[in-house]
Amino acid sequence: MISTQQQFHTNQDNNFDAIVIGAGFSGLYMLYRLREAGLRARAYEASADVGGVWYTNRYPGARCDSESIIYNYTFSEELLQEWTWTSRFPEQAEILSYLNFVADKFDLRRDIQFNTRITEAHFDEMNNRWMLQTDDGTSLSAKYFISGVGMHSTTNIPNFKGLETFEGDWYHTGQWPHEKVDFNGKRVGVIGTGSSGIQAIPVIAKEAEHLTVFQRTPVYSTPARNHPYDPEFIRETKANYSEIIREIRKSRGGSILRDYNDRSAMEDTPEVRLREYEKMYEKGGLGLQATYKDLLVNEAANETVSEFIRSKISARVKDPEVAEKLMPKYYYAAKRPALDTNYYETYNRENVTLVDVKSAPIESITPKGLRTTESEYELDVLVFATGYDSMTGSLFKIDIRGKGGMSLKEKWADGAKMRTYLGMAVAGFPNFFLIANAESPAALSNMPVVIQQQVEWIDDCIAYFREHGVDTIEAKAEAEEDWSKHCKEVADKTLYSKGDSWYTGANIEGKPRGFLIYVGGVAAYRKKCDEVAAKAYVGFSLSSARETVS
Ligand code: N01
Repeated sequence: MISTQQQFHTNQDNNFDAIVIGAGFSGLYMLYRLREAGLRARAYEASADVGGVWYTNRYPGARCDSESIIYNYTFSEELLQEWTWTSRFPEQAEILSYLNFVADKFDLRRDIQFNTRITEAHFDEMNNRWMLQTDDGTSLSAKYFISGVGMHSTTNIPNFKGLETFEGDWYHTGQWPHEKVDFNGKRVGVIGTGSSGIQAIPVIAKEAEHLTVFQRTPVYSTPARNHPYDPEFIRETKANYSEIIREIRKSRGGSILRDYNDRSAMEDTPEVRLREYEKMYEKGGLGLQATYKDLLVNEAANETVSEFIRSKISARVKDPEVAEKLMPKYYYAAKRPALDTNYYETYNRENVTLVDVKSAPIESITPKGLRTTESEYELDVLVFATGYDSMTGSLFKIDIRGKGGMSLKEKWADGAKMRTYLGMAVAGFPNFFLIANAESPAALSNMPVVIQQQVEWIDDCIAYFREHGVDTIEAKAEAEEDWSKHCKEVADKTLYSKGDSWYTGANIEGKPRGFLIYVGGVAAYRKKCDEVAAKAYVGFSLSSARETVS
């Protein structure tokens, strides 16, 4: 284990106050805040430019499910006024343009090193510094080490036998080429029907000669109802951002547009319920899950909305057998629901076939296509919409070691025993912070809201301790234990943790299971984080160069 400054041979230029990983929503803002605070900070990004997942997720149909006007930073009134979104749900290219606009406006690129991965980060206890290595062999050091690696940045390509023998082209939605992929005249196979597959399938179907969709688990999808923004709506929005920001912060999901009402689904008659669901369904977006307050906590209430969506699938798909295959049977929203544009209608096309690979699993990829236990399918192009090793995947690619050489990967080896303090700090890993990762509400919310709050909290925390001459700050094991227990207790009262998906790690073969999302909501989370800050960062132990204070 490398633990001393001598072994790293860092040169002075590579010694920073703070190193940030990633140049997506998290990394860009963290870098901006640290720089504004006067720290010598640098971000390292594996891609060739800014954007994070929006740089790599260029698959056909890629859009965000959060509404544009709130899928942005809110820290700068000037930025809010200068940027104008064009449609209700922003497409990938527009979000990427936005992040480029931010990087240019705040001149962030001069402190970002692109095309560079951090491969290891070890805490040097002698010097209270993080010692890092990049994939080009450069050694770096920093007082603070902050991860903005992203929740969904490590792609999951299932270990199918024979992929290397496939004679056609294959792609993963999360690592899509920059040039257009031409599906014209091609027999295309898509594996996976999560949010990515649901968006890509209708677009690919329009171009391909034939599209075969290999579905293991159907997803609950409802219409996005995307539309261009009306200039008057934009004008009003820009005039009211301070109110919008207040609303977002008070909300559960970081959104003004889908807050939870306070009635139980079981209080209404079936007729009234139907009317309520229809209303939300017509509005589009993810608001359907907010129709009643107990849809995610009460099994019977959940069944009413699940059945409503199944009835919509039945109405949208002409062939009843195909419709039946597309109907999910698990709790609605226990797995991330999707928003679509003509997803179900795509199965009414002559050139689209749905294959259920739950009942007849994929056996292998062959030179000419794909074989299930029942049939063989000839394909020219294969698209993996098979998701991500979410949350921990990208962190575990880095050899992160805290005090005593403790490895983060080993500490978190058992998903059920994974612990953080407030989703931002880890006991045994001083001066190390996480953004938008485990045990925060990020996964279930409009991400930029949580990202911005966490970045500001981390920045304030660093500033506070610098002012007080504190050298290291480290989550206490008991604070971590309490936070994790709280996360679990809140989750156990809901249906969120009762599904099999990336929410629980179930999507990755062999990944330890554990439900790692704080489901208490954005407002409750902010309140808790603010309380900790107001109590002089209770739950952290601090040390100056000479002493340790608990
Ligand atoms: O990935 P997923 P995603 N054999 O994990 C299937 C965000 N996001 O990229 O469910 C056969 O949801 C898997 O089947 P199963 C968002 O948070 C947002 O679509 O495991 N199939 C599933 O159908 C989202 O939740 C947006 O049985 C296999 C699919 O692949 C998250 O990213 C857009 C398989 C993976 O679905 C991930 O979404 C895109 C196998 N061996 C992404 N392995 C928007 O905001 C996996 N599958 C719009």
